[in-house]
Amino acid sequence: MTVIDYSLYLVTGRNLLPLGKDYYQSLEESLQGGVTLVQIREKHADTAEFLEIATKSKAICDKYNVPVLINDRIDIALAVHAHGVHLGQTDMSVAQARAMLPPGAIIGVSCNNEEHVKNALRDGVDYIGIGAVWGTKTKKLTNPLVGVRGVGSLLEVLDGTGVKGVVIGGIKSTNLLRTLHGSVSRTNHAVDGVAVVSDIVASSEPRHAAEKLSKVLRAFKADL
Ligand code: TZP
Ligand code: MG
Repeated sequence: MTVIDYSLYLVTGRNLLPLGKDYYQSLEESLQGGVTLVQIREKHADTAEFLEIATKSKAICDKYNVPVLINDRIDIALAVHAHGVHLGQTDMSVAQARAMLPPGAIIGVSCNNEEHVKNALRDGVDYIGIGAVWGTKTKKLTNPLVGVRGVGSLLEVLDGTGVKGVVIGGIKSTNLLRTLHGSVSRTNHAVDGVAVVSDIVASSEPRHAAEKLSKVLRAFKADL
């Protein structure tokens, strides 16, 4: 079974690529920069296109031994032998996804508040994505921002469960250290990783962008 390293979690966003930058090239460079987990997120592609993108992306991630999760689409995850899926609050239920996916598949759910987290724990998820922590232009938000203190209180709900927590939303190398420190719970529970779209994908040098984030993550871990 694959052990998942959630620390630098890239969520793809093809619409944010700099002009002329190839998506697959960008993905590969971000892996070279230290991305540890990839979620293929395609909000506008049709099924055939999503399948092609997921197949090619998975082949690239395989070269770096980096696991791949698929946003929302269980069928695509199955077709490309992805490691699992990431589900939103209005996607298929965790139970339905679990029933369709192979044993050991990773299932993550987006959570914005305590009710979401409690439901996710009851449903037996592997990890939760907590957000949006900061403002972001990448996704139209329908829930309030969580903020770093909010992240800390949601992490407390995970205490003792073994379920992992990652943060998402507006995370950049410039605010990463304060995001990590600020979100540590009163029970000393720190996030297991950070999920990033634009800070990596919108960069003309995604390798460098990922390296900068990895460096901050390492500094934070050394400090714990
Ligand atoms: N879910 C909550 S915020 C977000 C998603 C998919 C987008 C995060 O993108 P960015 O560019 O890292 O702010
Ligand atoms: Mg969704």
